[in-house]
Amino acid sequence: ANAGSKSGRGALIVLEGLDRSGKSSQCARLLSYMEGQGCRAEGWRFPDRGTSVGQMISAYLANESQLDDRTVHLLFSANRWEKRALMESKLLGGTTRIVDRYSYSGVAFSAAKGLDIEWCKAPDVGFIAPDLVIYLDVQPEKAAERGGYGGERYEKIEFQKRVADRYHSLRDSTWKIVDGSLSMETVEEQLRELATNCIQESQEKPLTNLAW
Ligand code: DGP
Ligand code: NA
Ligand code: NA
Repeated sequence: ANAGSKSGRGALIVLEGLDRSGKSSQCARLLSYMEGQGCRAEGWRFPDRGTSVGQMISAYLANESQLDDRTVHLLFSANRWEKRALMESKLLGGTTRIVDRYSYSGVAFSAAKGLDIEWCKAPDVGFIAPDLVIYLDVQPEKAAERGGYGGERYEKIEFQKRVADRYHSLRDSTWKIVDGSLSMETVEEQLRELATNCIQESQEKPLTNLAW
């Protein structure tokens, strides 16, 4: 899987999907597979709740604080900006990054509240464009059945339906839609193949910026 990776850059692989779509488990599985293949890969997730901006986001999601919708939108974006330079140096240094949520979450969740979609995209212009976006497609009703939601702010079925609509309007040629209602093993197998191909194809391509 890693032939030639000593000289090539790493790939930016993003997983997106509704809450309880299985992203986090699949990210972990994919990462350990990649490591087992001798591929230099790291997992990452947004929001990164460990920074001070991330702590504000975390308190908001837990309904411990109230914030204006646009303010929250900009905090999520700022939380990604905090990591952009590190992400670029990792990728250029040959490390693949498998990222649980990215700018697409940023736009889909905020636009689902009724904010203008173009306004929502603007603060994320200039992030590194992913080489591959894997969307784990799960019906909102099915996702809700999976052990229920944890009680965070957005974990409500009607809201998740609107998020799914916004996600679908963001699809581009880097997106692959995977049926997240299939078994864990089947989904895992599909992700391995998509990621392996992506890593090989990305090695010699320059990094580009997200421009929606
Ligand atoms: P997670 O830690 O992946 O469960 O994400 C927490 C919640 O925050 C989840 O409901 C998705 C939502 N979310 C993730 N990224 C963003 C973002 O950039 N903007 C907004 N508004 N919501 C986001
Ligand atoms: Na969540
Ligand atoms: Na998650």
